[in-house]
Amino acid sequence: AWRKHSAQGFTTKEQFEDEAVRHIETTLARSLFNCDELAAYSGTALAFRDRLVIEWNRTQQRQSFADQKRVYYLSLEFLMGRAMDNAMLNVGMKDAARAGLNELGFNMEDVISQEHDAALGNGGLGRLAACFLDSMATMNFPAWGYGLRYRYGIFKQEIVDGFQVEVPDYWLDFNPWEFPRHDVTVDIQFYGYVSRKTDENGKSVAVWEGGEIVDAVAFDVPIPGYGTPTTNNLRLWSSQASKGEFDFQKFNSGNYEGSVADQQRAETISAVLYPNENFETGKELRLKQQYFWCAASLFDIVRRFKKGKKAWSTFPENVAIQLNDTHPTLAIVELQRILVDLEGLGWDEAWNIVINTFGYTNHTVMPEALEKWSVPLMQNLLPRHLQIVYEVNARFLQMVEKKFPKDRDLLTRVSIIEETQPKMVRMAHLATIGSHKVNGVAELHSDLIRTTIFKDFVTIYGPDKFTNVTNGITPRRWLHQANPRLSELIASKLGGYDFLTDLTKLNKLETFLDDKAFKKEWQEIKYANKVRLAQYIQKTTGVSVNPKALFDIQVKRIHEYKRQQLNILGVIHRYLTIKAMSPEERKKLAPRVSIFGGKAAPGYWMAKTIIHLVCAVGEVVNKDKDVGDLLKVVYVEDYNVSKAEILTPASDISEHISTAGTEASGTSNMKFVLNGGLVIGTCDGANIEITREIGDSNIFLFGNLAEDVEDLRHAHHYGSFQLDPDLAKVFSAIKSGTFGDAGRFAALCDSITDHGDYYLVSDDFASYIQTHGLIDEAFKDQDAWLEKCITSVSRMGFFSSDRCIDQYAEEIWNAEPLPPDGGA
Ligand code: 26V
Repeated sequence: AWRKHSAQGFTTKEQFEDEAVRHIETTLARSLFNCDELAAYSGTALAFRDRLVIEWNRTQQRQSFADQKRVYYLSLEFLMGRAMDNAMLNVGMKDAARAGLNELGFNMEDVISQEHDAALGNGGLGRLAACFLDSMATMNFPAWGYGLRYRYGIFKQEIVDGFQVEVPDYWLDFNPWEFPRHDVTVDIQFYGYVSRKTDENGKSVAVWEGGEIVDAVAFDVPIPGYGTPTTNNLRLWSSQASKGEFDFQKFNSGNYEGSVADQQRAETISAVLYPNENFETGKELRLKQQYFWCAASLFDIVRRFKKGKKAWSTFPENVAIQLNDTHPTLAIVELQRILVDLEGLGWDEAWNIVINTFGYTNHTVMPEALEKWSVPLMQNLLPRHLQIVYEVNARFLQMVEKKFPKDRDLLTRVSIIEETQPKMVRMAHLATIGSHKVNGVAELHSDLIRTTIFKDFVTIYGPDKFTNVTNGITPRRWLHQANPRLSELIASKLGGYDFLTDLTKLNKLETFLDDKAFKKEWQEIKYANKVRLAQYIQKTTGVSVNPKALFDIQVKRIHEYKRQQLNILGVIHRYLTIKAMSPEERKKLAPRVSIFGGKAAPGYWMAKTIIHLVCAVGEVVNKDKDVGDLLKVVYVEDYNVSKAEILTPASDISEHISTAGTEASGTSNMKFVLNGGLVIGTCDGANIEITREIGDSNIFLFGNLAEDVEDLRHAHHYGSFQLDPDLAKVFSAIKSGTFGDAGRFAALCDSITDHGDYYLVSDDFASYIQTHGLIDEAFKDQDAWLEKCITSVSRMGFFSSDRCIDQYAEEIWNAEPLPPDGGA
């Protein structure tokens, strides 16, 4: 019904061609005679953008007029991937565009793949933010994302001679999906000093003076919802030298070089995404990024609130701010500063507003990932904020002391300040104290944070402040876009595409388990997706893989806790087993392709060693005539969102094998199952809830449980460490040089045999190998396998990010959707 309101832009193939050509010739000033695929992409993108922008403006107007609570999602990462296919899906008219492009001599898929991924994120946390934006727009929530406009996103990964090489990702050359708003600029202050002055009422107020000013310039990205005209906004801040008086002084005094240097220093703030995941380094530039982005976003949010001329006490009824991990925790301090120092509210009144405004999502329990900032660093960069942190802490500790008198250990444990040398500000404590809700991202993870890192806070605040919202994924991108044929087949059975906005509708698929034609088509689609991946692998790595083989995929950031090393050691075990088999025995084995992909943080040496081992094993195995098709090992270079769209629909099995208790949730596990693949996994993160939903006969679980991990680690150190005998054989193969220079892998082997095997690779090895044996057996019965896949897909409704957003809105934000035309 809404489309009648959006008659702007093209509605036919001919009009699309006119529009695209007009953009190519005028907006881009290019001749049609040498129009390449990139120009075709640009013209198509601009034609669709026109349609998008109209609804975007309408949505923003509607949201301004409606007197309704707004939601702000603060995230340092938004891993959006490509925008055009998503825009076509949501705006409609993809078929007209496809036909139009064909007439112009282009193929839609090739044109789509011209677009550079927007890769402003590391992994799960950034992709979750992108899925949430999609769901919030689709469900008509008045919601904005706030982030940083990095000039360089996550680095591009090249594999050179089996080693990772990082190449900068400069992605802004041509980006039709962002709109610079040079009129929306905020002055951001750093350094300086704090003095106290008396205001006109005789009240003492803190004044932050001196230091330097950097400008934050807004760049807006439209976020279209699916099946609704609602088009929300993602506002990304870019840093620029201040246009104010500060650097003009230098400029006018003839210090031209100094003024240019200032400019470059300012631009450095939003220059590059930090490529670590789960590892905190404490760099000043990172803290600068965090404050720059929090201060600009808060200024913007407060300015919007003030337009409504409402009492400050109503702020939390009008604004909900969700903190994606502790990275935006300074927003809590900044709001308190604005309310107390700039708006003149009393401390308690202001703090009440702050607490009721913020919610904090925790994404990891790994100690090395918990953010801490040194007090001297913060003192220098943000002197007033440090004062506020101390004041917040003093009042909090007073409250605790009153409730639990004379428990000094408790005070030490929960204090925002860690009494080390130098003192450190614990951001997770600050975020917890400054929010009204704290949530984990899967049931096990939420249980773990309640009993480990936030145990004392549960004692202090009671259990209700801590809750769980299990992660989800958007079915628009991760089913319909990534796997259009499967989506179409499902739609043909369910009588339409309603499942894309109510994923629980998938459960009707189970009634078709006896439908032979349906099952055959399902199988054909999986095969076609595997053929496509096989072609991609052939083209990019030169390795030929048999699409009939079992495709076993592990793609995610490389980290010891995610245990790609367990996977590759298992692959070596398989290789040795095949080598030891007779030709007759080999005939009985199901062929396998082990596919790896993912980036290692540039400074994470062990992760890079794991990548090298995978590549080295591939070099040997893929050439071994004894092995042939029975085993291939492939490393897919530069894993990112658009590659995930090719990989996810092509798996038979995917690996989610983190040491129990370490993976907060995982979201790729959901993507693979939703695309008709099965999972081998540990009892960790969302694997547990996936099992609960799809049934334990449809997943291959193995390994030790989270509750036993601590004891096992303890035993490694104080008992006798027994290396698994099969793993010992694998190590001797590595050490004898089967995969090249053994010295390169010594540290990896030693971390298991000599340094405590922290991630329990040896403890879980036998169970892992045995479970892969079960997978081999199960794959032989293709009919039963298919039934498992279809049953699993039908039960995945729970893992839609729409369900997450519903839950956040209900339990944390207290926010309502704003449907266009009052829901008509
Ligand atoms: C932490 C840090 C620490 C400082 C350096 C830069 C940096 C960048 C990102 C992070 C966040 C790490 C936490 C994270 O990504 N967690 C993942 O969140 C996913 C979404 O909730 C979840 O599915 C994954 O299990 C979890 O690892």
